[in-house]
Amino acid sequence: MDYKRILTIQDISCVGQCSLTVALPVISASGVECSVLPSAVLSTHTAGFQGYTFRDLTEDMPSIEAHWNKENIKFDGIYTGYLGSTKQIDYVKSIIDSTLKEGAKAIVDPAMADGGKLYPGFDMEFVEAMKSLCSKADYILPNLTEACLLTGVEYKEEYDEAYIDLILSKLNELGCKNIVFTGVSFREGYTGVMVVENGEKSYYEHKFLPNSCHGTGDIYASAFAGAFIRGKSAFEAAKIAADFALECIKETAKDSEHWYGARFEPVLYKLIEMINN
Ligand code: PXL
Repeated sequence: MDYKRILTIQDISCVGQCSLTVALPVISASGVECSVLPSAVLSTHTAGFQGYTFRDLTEDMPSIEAHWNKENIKFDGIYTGYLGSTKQIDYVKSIIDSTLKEGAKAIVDPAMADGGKLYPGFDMEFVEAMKSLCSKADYILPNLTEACLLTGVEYKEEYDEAYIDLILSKLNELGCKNIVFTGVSFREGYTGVMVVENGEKSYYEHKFLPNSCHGTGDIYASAFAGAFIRGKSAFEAAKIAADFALECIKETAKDSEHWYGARFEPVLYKLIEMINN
């Protein structure tokens, strides 16, 4: 097996089953070495806990990058998630330029919003900077809210294929080459992922599970990044990530008290099986 190493840049939410506490195990289970660059350290994630701490690690990034450059450390893929500040986005772009191997892919999850709203702490200045990171990425993985913020299209809960096509063409104008658009639903009870790669559009539809829980976006993006860097096609990786996220949601539904994240650990073996099939 070809051994690959990915760098993921996102926060450590100490408690909350998201970001790095999801990306590390999920990427490792994909059979890919996972290096990390924490963007910030929070006591918990920001979706439901009150009074969380937040330490921004923006100013550590240039010296970490300088050290990696001195050691000639390079990566077979870079996957970015929740970032800690607007200024950090410039540092992340520089790290992509200096540490991504030639021909290797940058995958950007513009993790900043959901359900029609920005996450706490983010503003339109951050959205502007995120546009420039997305235009540099080889693959972006927005949800509908993020795609609307990136393109200026009004967020709607009910829509048709023409609405999705409009967003896709505006993302394309922004310079986004390949798009893995999550949570795209054209009929009740079903949702799916629209993948646009080299101008070709393909859609993977699956059942919508009503108990969809916090953190599944990070599970999805981590499984996509792991499967894709392991050598699956973008569509195959998008399908594996969706099937795995569904398994995690089903597992979480067994415990109605488990509100803050997805119980992915008991079903991690299923991801290993899917990737090795
Ligand atoms: O799952 C996205 C995410 C990541 N990190 C932090 C968050 C969230 C979503 O709310 O709060 C800190």
